[in-house]
Amino acid sequence: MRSEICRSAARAARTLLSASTRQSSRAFSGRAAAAAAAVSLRGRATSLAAHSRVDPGNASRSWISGLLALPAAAYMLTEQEAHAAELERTFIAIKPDGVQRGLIAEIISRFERKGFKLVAIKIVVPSKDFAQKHYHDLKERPFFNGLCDFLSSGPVIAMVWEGEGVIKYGRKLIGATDPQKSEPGTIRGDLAVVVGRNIIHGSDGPETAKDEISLWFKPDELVSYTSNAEKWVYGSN
Ligand code: DAT
Ligand code: MG
Repeated sequence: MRSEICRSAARAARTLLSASTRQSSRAFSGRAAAAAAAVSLRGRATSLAAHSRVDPGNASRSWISGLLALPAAAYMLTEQEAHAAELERTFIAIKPDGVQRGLIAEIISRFERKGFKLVAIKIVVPSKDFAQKHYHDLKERPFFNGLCDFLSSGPVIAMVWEGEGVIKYGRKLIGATDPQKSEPGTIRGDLAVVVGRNIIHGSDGPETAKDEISLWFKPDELVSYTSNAEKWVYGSN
């Protein structure tokens, strides 16, 4: 019953918000309003629960006064959505050695357990030409040809992960390029031995991430969604 009320409250909040933004009548900043809404809604929820046990008449009055808090609640919802939209994305690939060694689940779970969100995934065998595009910045290096042969030698798991700081921290989870120099606890440190078979790729900066995501994925292969865990992964006190 109460979850039904909450759902209709959220729907009403969205309607109110779109009406108020159309009229450009925002009186508070989103953050201030969200904070106000949090305090206000906490109070309303308590009083609604208390009254509905003893006096249904009062409960309906509380319900009406609860409605007064809805415009602020609407800001809270959109703040969350805006936060999700701001989160950065990185391109991560499990190379043919990682796939053949049965490390797909192990690698995915390290990103997932950290709190990052998977927004795209597929298994592909890249062509040599595609591998050369992916590693274009290394074309002058002596290992370039062998590297591209290897990447195109078998199935690769291509992924996009999303989260605050995911580009830089994804690289930390992965570890140093040469597994001999990767710290224990990192993916390469724990699961690989030599640089030529270091099992995973991760974008090294915002520009590379953008380029690599658009090389490997069409825009409609990226799925934007709010994960259940998000409200527990993000927050400040
Ligand atoms: P990273 O994969 O850590 O971003 P990179 O971009 O410098 O490292 O190189 C891409 C890949 O090329 C790397 O994962 C493994 C291979 N590689 C790099 N240095 C190498 C070397 N000295 N000998 C052989 N392969 C190398
Ligand atoms: Mg690199």
